Amino acid sequence: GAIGIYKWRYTGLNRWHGKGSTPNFQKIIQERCDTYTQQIRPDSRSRDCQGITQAFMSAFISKDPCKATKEDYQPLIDLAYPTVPCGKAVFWSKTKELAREYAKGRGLLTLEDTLLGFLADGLSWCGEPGSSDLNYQSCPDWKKDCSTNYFSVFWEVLSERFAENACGTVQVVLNGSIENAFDKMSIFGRVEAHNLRSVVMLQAWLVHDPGKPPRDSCSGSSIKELESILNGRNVRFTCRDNLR
Ligand code: C8R
Repeated sequence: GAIGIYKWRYTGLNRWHGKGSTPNFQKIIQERCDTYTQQIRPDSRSRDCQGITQAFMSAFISKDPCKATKEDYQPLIDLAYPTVPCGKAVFWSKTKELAREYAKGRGLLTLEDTLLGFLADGLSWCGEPGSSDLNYQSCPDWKKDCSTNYFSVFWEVLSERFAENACGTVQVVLNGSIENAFDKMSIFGRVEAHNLRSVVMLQAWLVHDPGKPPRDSCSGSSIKELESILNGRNVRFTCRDNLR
């Protein structure tokens, strides 16, 4: 009856509102790690992919999927710190594909070019207390369930480390076809912009979707907000509309 369904809904594997774990998650992580260390960056061949996969799984398996902490991911991050050479980092917000293209064409690097960014890109994952398996039915949604889920906390910690380590002149590709090109609630706005320790200059590129009217620009208030965060950190700032 109704009570039975209610109980099942709130205790079962289906109770969260986000996408479930990606099928074959562990296998994909292992395979991507091998590909990355052997083919994409052969200079990283000495990395222990078995250890890295183990550390990734141990971070969240058998744990309450709403109680992720940065510390859970520390052992994993210690095995594969996300660093790129000075002057090479590209950040983005709501422009992932375009930013990747932009970076690739110029010999620059996004977080997906580092090992952990590469491993996790496009995947979802969460565990279940009392089980050694992933939950393939559903995972917590940031808004509807909890912000401290393993997926979100992973990207936050990794992005924080990536920003902390960026140095010299770096770039950010932002979306000028949305209301706030700089969104202070995004990972770029909330985490990365506040953790640019050794960055001397940030160059922002505001991309406008050719099919849509521009909704924000370098002179808009959201960009002014970014500028003031950077001023407070002594990071020089430039902004240009339309990268296309
Ligand atoms: N970064 C954050 N999130 C990332 C990511 C990444 O590199 N790679 C993926 N796949 N994701 P958004 P944002 C996933 O709102 O919040 C770093 C995560 O699920 O367009 O400002 C990167 O260095 C995450 O919730 O951008 C970049 O500079 C969304 O995609 C910012 O942080 C992020 O979607 C981008 O984060």
